[in-house]
Amino acid sequence: MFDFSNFGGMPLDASAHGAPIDAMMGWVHVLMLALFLFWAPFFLYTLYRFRAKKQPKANYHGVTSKWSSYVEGAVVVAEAVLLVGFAFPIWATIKNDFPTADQNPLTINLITEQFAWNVVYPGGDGEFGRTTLTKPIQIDPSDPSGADDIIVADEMHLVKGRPTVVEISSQDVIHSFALPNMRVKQDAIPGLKIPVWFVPEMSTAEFRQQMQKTMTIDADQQRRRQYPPYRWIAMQDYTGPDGTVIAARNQRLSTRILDRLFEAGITEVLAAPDMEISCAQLCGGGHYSMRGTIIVHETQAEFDAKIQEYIF
Ligand SMILES: [Cu+2]
Repeated sequence: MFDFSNFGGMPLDASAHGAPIDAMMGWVHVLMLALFLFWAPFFLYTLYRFRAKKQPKANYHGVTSKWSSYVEGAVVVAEAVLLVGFAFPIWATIKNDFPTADQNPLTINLITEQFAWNVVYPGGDGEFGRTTLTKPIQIDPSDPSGADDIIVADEMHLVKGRPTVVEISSQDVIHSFALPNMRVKQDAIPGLKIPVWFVPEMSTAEFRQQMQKTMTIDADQQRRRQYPPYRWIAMQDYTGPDGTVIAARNQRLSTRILDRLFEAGITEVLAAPDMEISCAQLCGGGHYSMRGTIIVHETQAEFDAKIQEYIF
């Protein structure tokens, strides 16, 4: 089968179920293209062929051959194959076959609010405690199972190859948890807790390696402030003329760092984006700012060390 994952500008696929979803979308596009290439010229031909000037009187019998019915039948069969052969099995897997306890899934609570992603880890006991209704949310101190819970804002840490279950809920309005690189999208609805699962198969380091490119730092300071890649990550160290490091490898290129690099005469940087969590529902005035990052760690040990940093 063709590899559709890099087809038509799809985001880089980093998850286990990404390839079949992309394959299905690819085949839908192929079928639509085939229909378009046939129907569009045929439509134009009929407009010309049966124009009123040439055919002043309607033909009340119409087409008598059967071939148009065969073509319609073939289209129905192709659509049925896409639906039954591709869409149903993928949907059944994603919605029903949640990882079992032996697969040791990483379970995360995700509580959305205007305009942030609150990522809650259950800590050592594996149990989530209650959270408060404050903004931003906090762990409710009256619930002992929450004592070791950890809340990370706008950053979701995962482990490569480890199945992940995210329980999604919302504190206020409807948001939508979208991970383009994981081919995951699910609305967060107040009053409901909706689980999604996926397996990240590409680490952040591998992702950055594949996505890195040389970027020019704009000479116009105003434009630098709106620089689209200001969240990008430096792929190597950049030092000023006096030898001080302005941007270290794996550091996020903030506007301030871009300013300092430009002042030091560095106008090109090798940088890469991170996998993004975006809100796919227009959820209010600050909707545009509701962006988070997924960091996929290479090993469980690396993940554990990172999570330790969030424990006070
Ligand atoms: Cu939102």
